[in-house]
Amino acid sequence: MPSKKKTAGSDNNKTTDLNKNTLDSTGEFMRTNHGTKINDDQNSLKAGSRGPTLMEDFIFREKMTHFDHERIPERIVHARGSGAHGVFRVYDSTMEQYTRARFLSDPSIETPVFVRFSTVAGSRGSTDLARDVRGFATKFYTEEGNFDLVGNNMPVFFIQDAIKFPDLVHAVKPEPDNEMPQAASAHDTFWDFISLMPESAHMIMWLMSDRAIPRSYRMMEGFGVHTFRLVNANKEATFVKFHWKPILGVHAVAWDEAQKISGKDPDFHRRDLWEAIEAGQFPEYELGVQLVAESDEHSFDFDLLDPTKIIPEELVPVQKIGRLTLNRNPDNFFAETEQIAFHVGHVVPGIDFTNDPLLQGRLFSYTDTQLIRLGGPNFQEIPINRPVMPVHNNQRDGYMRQTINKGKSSYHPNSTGGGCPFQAKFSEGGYTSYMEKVDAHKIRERSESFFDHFSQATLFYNSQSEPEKNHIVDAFRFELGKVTNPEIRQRMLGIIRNIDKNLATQVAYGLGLDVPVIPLEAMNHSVPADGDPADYQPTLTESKLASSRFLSMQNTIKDSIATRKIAILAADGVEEFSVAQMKELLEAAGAVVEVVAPRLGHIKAWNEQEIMVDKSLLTASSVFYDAVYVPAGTNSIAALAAEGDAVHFLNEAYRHCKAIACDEDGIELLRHTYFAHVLPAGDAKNAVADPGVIIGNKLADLAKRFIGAVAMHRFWEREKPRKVPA
Ligand code: HDD
Repeated sequence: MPSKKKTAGSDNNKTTDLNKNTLDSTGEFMRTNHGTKINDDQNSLKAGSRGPTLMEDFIFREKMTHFDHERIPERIVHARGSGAHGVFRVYDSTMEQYTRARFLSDPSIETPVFVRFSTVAGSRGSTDLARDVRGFATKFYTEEGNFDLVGNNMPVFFIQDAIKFPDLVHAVKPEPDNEMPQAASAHDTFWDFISLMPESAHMIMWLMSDRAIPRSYRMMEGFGVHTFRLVNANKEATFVKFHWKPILGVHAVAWDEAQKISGKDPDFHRRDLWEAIEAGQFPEYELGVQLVAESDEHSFDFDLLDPTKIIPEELVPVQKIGRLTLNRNPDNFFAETEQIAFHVGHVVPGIDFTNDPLLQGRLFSYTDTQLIRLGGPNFQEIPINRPVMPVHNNQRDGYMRQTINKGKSSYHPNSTGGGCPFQAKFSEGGYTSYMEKVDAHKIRERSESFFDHFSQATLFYNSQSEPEKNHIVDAFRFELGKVTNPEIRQRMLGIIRNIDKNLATQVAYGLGLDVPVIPLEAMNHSVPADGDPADYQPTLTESKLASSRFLSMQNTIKDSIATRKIAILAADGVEEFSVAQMKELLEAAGAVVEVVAPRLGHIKAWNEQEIMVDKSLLTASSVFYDAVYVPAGTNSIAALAAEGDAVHFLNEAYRHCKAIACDEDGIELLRHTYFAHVLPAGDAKNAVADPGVIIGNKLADLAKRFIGAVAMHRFWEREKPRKVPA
């Protein structure tokens, strides 16, 4: 494992280099922003020690003015985020036949990157565990310019045309009269909008699934969403969808757990990312591509330009072409994570756009938003936004200009500057837009090929495992249960019924409502339902695929416990060997292990050895861990059994379907929990009625079985199946 704080490859300390004079712990004197040494930073200048502060105190004024201007507007969406530096490298030169972007086809190139993960709806200070889409935005600092892959952890979007984006965001943000609720879609305006926008049916299935409550940023997929184009050296294009696949698999927490984490540690995902990188457990993802020949543009029963559709991986497999490693935390949150400016229009030769109307609108919005947020046209000169090569062009001046351009010539063509800078031909690497033929009428209309809003929503639902389906039912019941207007609930049930009748019945049962029947044809249309049947268009062909295994998190990678957090619950009198040995075995398998005890400091083992406590029951909570182990030691077990918080710790771990291991001594403690019914009766051995509760007295064997169980992530089958009257 690479050591702490080291980068995994070449020096990508781009921003640090640019700021080498700004480290504050160099033993230098404190100065004003204009360079004057400061003699007293504790007292403002006054007329006498008890007198008024003087206007002439330029040191006070400068400091206070700067402070008063410290905030910049937060992002209108994705305000809450966390970032990390890293590197990207392709595996081989396979992609050369599709793209002339060298960073995608030359395995000798290691490209520095900065990734910013985010939630969408909440403010900058909101909780990480909101039910929400996660942003997954990557800036590649390539030798041919910056390429931004501004994606999400869900492969589709709510709307098909960017002109609806302000409406969507207004609807999901806190309501305008009282600014409630924060970072939550469970309110009237969001579901009012969604219930009137059948095109969002597919996306809300993802949003109501566990994808919306990831275990970690390190354990979620990323998607470029739109179909883009790759263009090769012969100017031939291929359609492409970009994917990020996490090496650790795709995992989620339980909704009850998410809500508790939001209170106990709203920085849960931010902390998880930061701590993993500090510990040298670098998050890794593979870049995947789905490639479609231009000649196959119309071969699918959906439109490649429609951002509410996926290309099922059964139809076009994802080819993994390279690896992203996040290996360095930012030095300064504001300078890097807050000031980074992404834009889908930041492309390099070899990558081009399609006419997806959502993508086309985004191409305007991102620069526009940076102008207001970062205060002017020079935001690309902020260190985190600069490309790695020097920039030469005739753009000049503007707020906060950093570059000191020399010479007389700031125009082209010129002779005063020897004609510099020159334009680059295609063969010299100049960006040349793909020559797509467009021959059409100007028209405000949506293509009929965009009108099937339900087939893929149904495909998603059909692809889920039973527990995942149950979670979707619960999520709808929760979200619509928070809606106060009964008409909105009713309209939503109409939408859900067209996704799946049984899903609608179950959601309706939880809401105490009947399911209305609205013909599918009435919802597959181009404009929001305004009641005029003349607007409605017929549905396209139904999808032929019944289910896709790639859509279920049940089928994700479950072969490792690397970076999983495991609590050892102990008190005075614990058997020291049981703690030390288990810790060693779990850590050898890559887990992060913490001893949790009734109080901080040390606990005294039965053999008088002192064991350091990492967290007390007051500061730790079961929701911070993936699994829990109860070591041997009669006195420790008795002390924990008498401690309500310890029993609660285990109860919650069980309720959230986590692996629980315990020495045979520990059965006495487990008998105090609400899941005591799964334990063997009397002296019976190894007959626990739950595969996630592991009991034994041979430590090596116990650890092996425990590691296998933790790797499974969760035992969702523990949750009771829904019982709905027929
Ligand atoms: Fe967007 C931010 C992803 C549609 C307009 N968007 C933003 C970020 C991500 C996405 C990850 C945060 C970047 C960061 O960390 O700084 N957005 C998406 C995806 C979309 C999408 C995957 C659909 C496929 N977005 C979308 C549309 C529009 C915008 C249709 C407007 C027409 N998005 C913005 C924005 C933001 C933004 C307002 C806010 C802050 C920023 O850009 O820099 O311009």
